[in-house]
Amino acid sequence: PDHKLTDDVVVQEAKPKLKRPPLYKVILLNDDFTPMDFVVLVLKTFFGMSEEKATQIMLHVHTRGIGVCGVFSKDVAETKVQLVNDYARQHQHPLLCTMEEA
Ligand code: NFA
Repeated sequence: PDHKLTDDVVVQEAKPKLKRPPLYKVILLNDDFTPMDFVVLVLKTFFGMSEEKATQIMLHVHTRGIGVCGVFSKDVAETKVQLVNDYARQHQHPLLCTMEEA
């Protein structure tokens, strides 16, 4: 018996690749020397936190060793890291700010 092969045509449609850009966590590290008041000032100044929120985050970093200040686009995160580290150095404090992909 004759086998008829059917003409299965597969159309591979191009996927609209709309990956949203990655976000970055801006992170503060604990140290033994930076005054608590200075860390609170940094969180209020550069992250727009209230005194209460800033104190809460500072104490989290102080007790846990690390904490998230916020999540931002790459550009904004890089700028905040630079501004915080520059500000800490200007005041002779070893406070360290860094970032990682969220
Ligand atoms: N550990 C610092 C102190 O006891 C306070 C601190 C908190 C430093 C959060 C850095 C980050 N003075």
